[in-house]
Amino acid sequence: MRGMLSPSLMCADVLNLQRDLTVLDKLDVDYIHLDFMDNHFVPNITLDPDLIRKTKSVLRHMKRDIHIMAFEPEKYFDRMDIGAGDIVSVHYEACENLSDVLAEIRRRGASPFIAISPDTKPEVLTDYLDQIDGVLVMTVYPGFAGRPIVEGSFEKLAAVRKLIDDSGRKLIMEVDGHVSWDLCQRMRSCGADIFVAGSSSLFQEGLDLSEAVAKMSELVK
Ligand code: S6P
Ligand code: MG
Repeated sequence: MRGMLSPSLMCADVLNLQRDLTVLDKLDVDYIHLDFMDNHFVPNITLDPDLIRKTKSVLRHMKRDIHIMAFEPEKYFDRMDIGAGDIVSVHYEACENLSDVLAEIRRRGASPFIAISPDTKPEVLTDYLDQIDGVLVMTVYPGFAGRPIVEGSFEKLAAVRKLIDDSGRKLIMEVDGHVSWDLCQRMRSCGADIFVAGSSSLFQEGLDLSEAVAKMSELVK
């Protein structure tokens, strides 16, 4: 599978979200990463569920890649208008009945992914591999942009890739957290397919978004 970008909207200019969304949507970008936080599972709040719903009306090309960092993620599915074409990642650590939540995402026509935080072992995925389309591996502690990569993240990515491949399933592996200019190629060589690009790459002061996307796409292709 070719490497794909998922620029993180929480790292864009909050006063110009529609401008950045429209620019990205005209480029050859596959996904837009939409983070939702509930201030309980993680100590922060980001993109409002209604804003996540409204992105649907402006996107023509990019698909939504919704990352829910919240307990009881299913409570927000209606407000986000989750449906066909969306990737929806829910955290292993946040769901009491993960199978039911994944089934509900599937029932709505979206692609269920399991997100795992840095301290969660890849093996927890084993029981769910037949229910998901992919895994989101967090390489920073969830909650904030601009965090340093957690030690051992490359080994973790490689271990998740191996677990998936050994199962014989064709699942996507997404990497989220400090996907920088310097580290993204190493993440690619560990088997990542989707790269969440935030403040460590695309969204940096003085960078032209179109040029930055072209450069990053080339690095992870
Ligand atoms: C963090 C969130 C991420 C960030 C992304 C920011 O909890 O899930 O998607 O938006 O990690 O990128 P960076 O390059 O600032 O780490
Ligand atoms: Mg995220």
